[in-house]
Amino acid sequence: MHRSWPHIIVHADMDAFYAAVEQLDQPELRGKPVLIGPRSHRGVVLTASYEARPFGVGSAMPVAEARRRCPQAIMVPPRFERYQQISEQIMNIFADFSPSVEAISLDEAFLDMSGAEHFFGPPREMGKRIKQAVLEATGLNISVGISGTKYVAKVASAFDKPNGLMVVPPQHAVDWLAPLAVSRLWGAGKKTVPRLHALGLHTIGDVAAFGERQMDEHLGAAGRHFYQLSQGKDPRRVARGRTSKSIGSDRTLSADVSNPADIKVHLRRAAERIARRVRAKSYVAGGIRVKLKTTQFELLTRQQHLPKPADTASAFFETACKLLEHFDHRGPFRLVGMAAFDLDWRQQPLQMDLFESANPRRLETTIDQLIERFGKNTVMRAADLNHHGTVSNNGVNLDFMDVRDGERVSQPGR
Ligand code: TTP
Ligand code: MG
Repeated sequence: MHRSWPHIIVHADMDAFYAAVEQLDQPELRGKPVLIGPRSHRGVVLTASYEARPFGVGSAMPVAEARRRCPQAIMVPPRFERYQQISEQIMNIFADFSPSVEAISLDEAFLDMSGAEHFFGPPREMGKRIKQAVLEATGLNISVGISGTKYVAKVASAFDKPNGLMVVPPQHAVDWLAPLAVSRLWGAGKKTVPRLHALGLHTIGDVAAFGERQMDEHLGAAGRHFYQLSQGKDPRRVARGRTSKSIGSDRTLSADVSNPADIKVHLRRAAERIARRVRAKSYVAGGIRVKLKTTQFELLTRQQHLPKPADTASAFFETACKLLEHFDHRGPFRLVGMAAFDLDWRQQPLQMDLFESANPRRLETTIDQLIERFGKNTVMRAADLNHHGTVSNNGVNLDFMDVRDGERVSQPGR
């Protein structure tokens, strides 16, 4: 599996997005040719429902032309806010499948799911699950293409539209691309396609057979680029959004704090909440950010990478405590927050942990299970007892954990 799929790249793209949303919200439009665009004859069609497409209409066609080709089509004006809302839902679903999601437009994204087989099964199963999750949440169909590169994944998602699922194993990519038209080459537009045709190159297989040197001679750098694509090669990585995902926990406090020991009580709780969520998603975090908000509402943040990626509260807390020393403000603070960033898949080798005795990870996952079965107040740490030393919930004292995992937790007020 790993040999044939060194990378698993998913491209997911909603079918006839704006039109499908209108058909969802207005059931009388279902099964009918629908054009999204201005009511006037000026302007262009934004998209066409699949019922309208056989008439040769689609995105960017002047409205007048589209009406001539498909007079029975129902013209619907766009509602961008609604599309935006559904887009956010879809992107959130993608984020449940991968920490590396690159949104390309409102209805389209790349997901890097390399190494995620042990969470979601083989690539076809991943695709099925993504489609199912989007359908359940929105009532809409999405087409999914999966291969080893962004380029092949994107061609694959378009290949099987609508409601498609096309999986192209990387070792079959060159053969799979070969019969496709050169217009499917990424970057081959209105100017380039005729030039390729003039060279007798009609399919991607023709480009592959022509060879890199010939492509270079006739088309320069662009030619080499097309040759690389014909080989299924594409060095582009899935770029996480600029605001890369993080998992955080911020609490505005009922009483302001300034004593580091008091702040640490809140950091410890935040670390546990965050670690539980990181583990629930089978992630590890590469770094930790601590936020403090002063009573003047000034927000201060410090962040740092962990010595190695982790998913335990103890690792998060340790780094958070170090960060705490780097704040030059003495408080008081009205909010203490923490976030885990640089999220990535937890890889299989963490199973090694099973052979280490009494490691924090095993203790914490045991707590996850207890909480799942018996509820949040089942277990708590001694450090989370309130200042008077009383247990505020009917919790079990977990002080032993700190002995077993060799970690010291600052006691409040000492
Ligand atoms: P696309 O994903 O390109 O098209 P689509 O989702 O309508 O259809 P397909 O099944 O082929 O993916 O674009 C997504 C939405 O973006 C589309 O519904 C409308 C909008 N759009 C425009 O406004 N102008 C355009 O030129 C294109 C291509 C799309
Ligand atoms: Mg689409």
